[in-house]
Amino acid sequence: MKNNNRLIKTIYMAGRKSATALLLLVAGIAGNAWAQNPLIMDQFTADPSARVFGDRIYVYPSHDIYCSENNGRKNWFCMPDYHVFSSTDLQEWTDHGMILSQEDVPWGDPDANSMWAPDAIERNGKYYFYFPTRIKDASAGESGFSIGVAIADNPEGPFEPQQEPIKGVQGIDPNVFIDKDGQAYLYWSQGKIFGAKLKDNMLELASEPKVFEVPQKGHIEGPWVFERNGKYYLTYPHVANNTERLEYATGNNPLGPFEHQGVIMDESPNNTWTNHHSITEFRDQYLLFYHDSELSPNFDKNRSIRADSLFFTEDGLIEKVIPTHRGVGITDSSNKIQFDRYSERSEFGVSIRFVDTTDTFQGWKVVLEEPEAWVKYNSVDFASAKSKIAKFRARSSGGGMLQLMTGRKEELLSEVEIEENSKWKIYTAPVQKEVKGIQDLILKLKNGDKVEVDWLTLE
Ligand code: FUB
Repeated sequence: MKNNNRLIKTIYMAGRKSATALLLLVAGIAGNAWAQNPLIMDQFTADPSARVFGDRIYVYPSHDIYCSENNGRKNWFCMPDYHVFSSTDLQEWTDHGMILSQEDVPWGDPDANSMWAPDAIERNGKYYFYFPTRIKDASAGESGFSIGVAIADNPEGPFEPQQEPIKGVQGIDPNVFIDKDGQAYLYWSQGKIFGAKLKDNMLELASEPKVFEVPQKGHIEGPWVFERNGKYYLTYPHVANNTERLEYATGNNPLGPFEHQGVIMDESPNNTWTNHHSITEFRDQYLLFYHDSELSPNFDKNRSIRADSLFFTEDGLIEKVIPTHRGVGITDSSNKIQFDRYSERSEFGVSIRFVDTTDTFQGWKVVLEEPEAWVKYNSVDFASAKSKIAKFRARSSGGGMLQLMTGRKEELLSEVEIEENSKWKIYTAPVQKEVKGIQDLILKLKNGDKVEVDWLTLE
């Protein structure tokens, strides 16, 4: 878990707790603690565009819902509005609520459910939110999609949409990049990837659109451009085989030419047809935000956003990112530690299942099926309080004993007997050792039969 640990150090140094607590208190909003993948566990989210504004990281995703017969197109994307989420520590994500609905877009079809992948950027104290949707007048444009802008004084909105979409742009998946010299660029896709300069007002094109032919074959969309050490990275989902994978090209200029370099992330292990991403640096660590449909295993158009750390080689090439359950950020020991989002596990006797297959937002449980089976969960922060009690939400068909240990030296922290009971129960046990700092934890079945654990916490 070298990825996670590098990021952890940085965030820890930044004194994250006081800042989060204060901000949430002042703003009067509730933080939602989800440090793992997926990042948001109470609604479907997709197409995450992550941006750092001030000391917070904001994610502007699309919002997937499930369309019924009478609302939108059944078994297709159903995307009526946008929410924005933010965090100071990649652990607690605050949902700032709906920032734009299809009903509020003067030029958009209010029933299209086509508020696809957006992006947002700051310029001179204003926040510009770029979004695609279907045009009210169906005769306009080949795909029926155009891209509009909504403006706000704050990253959380409220965003006020412009009366008309951006002239000369047909397509989806807007992405905005502002270069070091202050020139802004808009990228978008429609079968191919397009890019053009933006005027200073951020609302109109300042040059003819350029088409980027990387790669030559296979569906391509979702551009995301950034600059690092003078190199410009054009990154994009591309169907090289059956479903989308994330690839990239590099060049010396924001409008190319770009040369194809390789794959950032392979196709989804869950067969999700789309992937859509953004790459952002937060506190000296590059992060890849992307999506998958792990919360909706039977319908890949209800997706969930995720994040993992991203690294470069010395030559500035992007190292392939392997999706993790654990994600990024540190989990406070007093929060629910979701061991099903493990960092490592024994090669035997462990399975991960939904707590309730009819309500996947309840998340997963870990099932320890054999004595000595274990799961490891990296980076739990014990700084906030001395833990005295361990609480386990567990159940077991035959009873068994669980042990909780620190990851490095395998010191026993707590052990608890789980009785034979098909009902979920909270079991408590004393914490036997004082723990300090950031630790990895191991949860092991010492003896007994199948034991299921939903979460545990240390108080
Ligand atoms: O979310 C709808 C569309 O699916 C996006 O605009 C594409 O990039 C793909 O993720």
